[in-house]
Formats: sequence, C-alpha cells, structure tokens
Amino acid sequence: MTATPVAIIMGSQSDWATMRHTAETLTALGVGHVTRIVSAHRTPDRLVAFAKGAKAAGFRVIVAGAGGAAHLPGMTAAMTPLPVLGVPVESKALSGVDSLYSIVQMPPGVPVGTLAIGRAGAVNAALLAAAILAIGDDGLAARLEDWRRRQTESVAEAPSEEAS
Ligand code: RP5
Repeated sequence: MTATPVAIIMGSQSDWATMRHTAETLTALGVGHVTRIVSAHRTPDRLVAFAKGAKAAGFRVIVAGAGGAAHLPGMTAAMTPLPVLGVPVESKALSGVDSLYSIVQMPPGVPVGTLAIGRAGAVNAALLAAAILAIGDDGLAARLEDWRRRQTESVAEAPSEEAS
C-alpha cells in the first residue's frame, strides 16, 4: 500500500481544530496521511487540481471537512472515483447543522459518506477510512480490532464521582 493512503482536506485553517482529530486517530492506527487546506470557494483551482489528481497521487480515501456552505466534500467527490468521507465542521452561526445539510444532501449519483458534526465525525471518519483500507490490509485490520478492544476495556462497569 502507498505510504499515505489518506488525504485529509479542509476548507480553512479554522477547520483544523476539528480535523486534527482525524489526523490523530489515523496516526494512532498507523495509517499514513497528508493534510491540506483546499477551499471550494476561495481556492477553486487548487480543489480541481487536488481532486482530479488524487487517485494518481496514490491516495485511496479522502476525508474532507468543511463548515457552513460546505461544498468541499461534494465537489471533491464529483471529480474523483475515490471514496470521499465528509465531516461537517461546527459553524458559529448554525452550530454545524448548515454544514451537515450541505454535505449530506448529495443528489443520487455522487455519494459522500457523511459523518457526525464536529469531533465525533472527525474521529469516526478516520475509523471508517481505516476500515475501508483494512479490507486489503490484515495488519491494519488487527490494529483496528485492538483499538476497539482497548476502547471496550476502558469503559467502567459503574459510574464514579471522580470521573464525572
Ligand atoms: C468554510 O467556511 C470552511 O470550511 C470553514 O469551516 C468556514 C469558515 O471559514 P473561515 O472564515 O474560518 O476561514 O469554507
């Protein structure tokens, strides 16, 4: 497999606070990735170059995070055969509901796998990207299984005063 199978793209520097959770989760799973700012609105030529070249560049999955009028995941999906996972970033004005609706409501024919708003979606996008890659990578499949096992083991049997 290529050294960096996942590309994490985001519409703005301000999205990094959310999208860093995708990067951190992929790092924890030993999945190589690159991070890029690609704005559908402010850098449209960069978007076209990235999306059209992503497969040839060796990427296997793209995670795209954006907020507000979040066209980045859909426009990227329109220009690549690679699976695109969309993360709605929590916006100031509408708390990310705008981002969610923008990303999730793709017309039939151009899918974007849409995750939850904010950190939960960013973490789960990494886990889903890893699960897709693990189909052809037994080592990664084992690391994912281990990650799940450790998560299960970390859940206490009963709530405690100290932990809350
Ligand atoms: C979107 O606009 C970005 O994805 C970001 O979530 C939002 C706000 O961008 P900034 O004004 O913070 O750069 O394109």
